[in-house]
Amino acid sequence: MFNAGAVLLADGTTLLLCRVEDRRGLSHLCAARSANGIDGWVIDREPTMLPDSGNFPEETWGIEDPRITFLPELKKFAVIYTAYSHGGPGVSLALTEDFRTFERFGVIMPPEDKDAALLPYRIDGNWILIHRPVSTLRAHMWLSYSPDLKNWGRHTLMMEARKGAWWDANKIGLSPPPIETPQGWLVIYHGVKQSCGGCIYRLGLALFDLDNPERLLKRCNEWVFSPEESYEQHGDVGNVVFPCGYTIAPDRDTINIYYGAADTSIALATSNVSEMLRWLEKDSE
Ligand code: BMA
Repeated sequence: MFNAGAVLLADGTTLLLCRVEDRRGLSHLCAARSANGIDGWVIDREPTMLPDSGNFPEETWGIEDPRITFLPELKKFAVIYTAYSHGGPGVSLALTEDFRTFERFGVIMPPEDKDAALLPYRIDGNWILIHRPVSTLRAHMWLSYSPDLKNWGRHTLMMEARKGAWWDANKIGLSPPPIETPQGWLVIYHGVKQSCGGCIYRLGLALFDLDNPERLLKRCNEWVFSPEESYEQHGDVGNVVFPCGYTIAPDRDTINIYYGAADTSIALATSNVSEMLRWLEKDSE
């Protein structure tokens, strides 16, 4: 179990929508609920969301890495996930009210694309999706717009991977959905350092304009979170920390970040939104 989306339900329950990779290697999603977000997890006895390759052939090789956003306009949760098709991984959308039944919209970004999440409300009439298409050798974060969650366009480069020796050179992607703060959209993103020793997935911070998320306000220079514990360095894919979700306490500051550790387990890190913003202030270009 790894790479879980997360949400705080109205009654205070933390729900994780976990990626479960079965022994064939194919993934499905399974919900786990906890009253305090730390322990006492109650895991659905049956898979919560299975690939439906009969109706959605793009899910043939499984569904992975959900990111959840509550959409107040629709009073529904949007689950954006990777659908692993014969043509490669693409981005799919489903809506749910209860994490028991899901209304699928199918593929909204064709392969190769992943690391996607929706902003919670329309800006100037459009829904906005952040995603990560792959072009030759390099992968950057993009934004796309839609009037109805079905038709997507106005594809715009949002933030580029750096080059050379940087920790976030060549390949970056959104990690959990952006965090709305008075200063802007706080984005936790991953950078993948590729070396002879393999890849290291680390996390960094960036801030985008609330009214125009195409506008980058700040970007950290240093990474803020990196594999260091043994369960982060060793597993199916070592040296990976990969958050897909968080919950924020009623104080709007204390944040629980749920992340996949080494593609093997789910771990929890806590922080404060204010502390991350302070760090960005100090460390940005
Ligand atoms: C990324 C995603 C994640 C995975 C990570 C490390 O590309 O596919 O699902 O956790 O690689 O293997």
